[in-house]
Amino acid sequence: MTRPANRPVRVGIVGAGMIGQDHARRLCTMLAGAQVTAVADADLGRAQQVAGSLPDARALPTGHDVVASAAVDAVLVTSSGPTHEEFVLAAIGAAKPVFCEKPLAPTPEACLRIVEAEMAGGRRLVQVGFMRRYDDGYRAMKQAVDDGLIGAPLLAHCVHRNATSPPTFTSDMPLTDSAVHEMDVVRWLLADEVTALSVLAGRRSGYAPAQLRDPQLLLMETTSGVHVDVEVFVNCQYGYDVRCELVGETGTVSLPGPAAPVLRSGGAVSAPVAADWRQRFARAYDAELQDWVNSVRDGQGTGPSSWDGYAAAAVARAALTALDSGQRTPVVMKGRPGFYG
Ligand code: ISE
Repeated sequence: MTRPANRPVRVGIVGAGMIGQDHARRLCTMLAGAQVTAVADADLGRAQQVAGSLPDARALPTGHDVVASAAVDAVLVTSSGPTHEEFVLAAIGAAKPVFCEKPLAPTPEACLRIVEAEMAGGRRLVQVGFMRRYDDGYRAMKQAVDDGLIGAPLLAHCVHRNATSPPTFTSDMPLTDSAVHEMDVVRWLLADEVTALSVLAGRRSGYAPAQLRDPQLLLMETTSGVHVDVEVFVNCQYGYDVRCELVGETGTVSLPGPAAPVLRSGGAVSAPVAADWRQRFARAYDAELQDWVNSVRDGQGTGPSSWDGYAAAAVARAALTALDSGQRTPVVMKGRPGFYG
């Protein structure tokens, strides 16, 4: 069914937790060309509350009702990670574009089922929420690399710190929930694949929950031989801090911090640190969702694809093995189909 050209994209949201509510607010108040018409959540009361706070939305009993609704052109999946696959597959089955928060699905096998369903349908319908690709700083870094300003990339140094982790965080989650962003953004920055990685977990911070090995150090290796180190530390206490530097044959390029005032007062120089990723990447979240809405309007899937979701899951799988075994672990990944460029 074709959508009338002048009508806003009618979005149905599956999962009305923190990020679902954030995206709903964005779509309704900050972005152009979309309206939220349906909301579902495992907690119907929460879906009703969120739908009631939006101008044109109503709550539906399940995510499948949202996907099937005649009032929904495109689906935003922000439910819990293990439920992503069923809703993304349902949206593909209904030939509706779908934006899915990361992870696309918890395992590479589940991601591949999505990839295969999308390819069988013959057109790109899935965008994955790797929002860092829309951050101005990362974009400027990529431009510098693509323009040859640092020569051939040789090394990358990354830092990913959260002030605190949820008390339920376990030792796999700094890899699958946090460093998965570096696993994606490094592939994108370097246009290269991660082929192997090692993970070290040393002295544990006393501020980390007892079951969590925090911090962890990753060393990723790419097809062209670039070495990427990543510190992931999810209880650093002082704030949310993401850094990245690429080292090339003739220069380096670093991720700028977000613009913030530098205060000189009382004999000290200080600048604020973001509290969390929603604050740090607010503009990137806006840009990724606007890009998705535009791509739905234009009938042309863009942005991080289900293949990127699969690749990140394959790297994360190897990272988990590397953490458990203490051994350098190869990434097992299929070859990229031509469908994904
Ligand atoms: C969180 O789930 C996110 O996706 C953030 O972007 C990431 O920086 C953070 O470490 C994760 O816990």
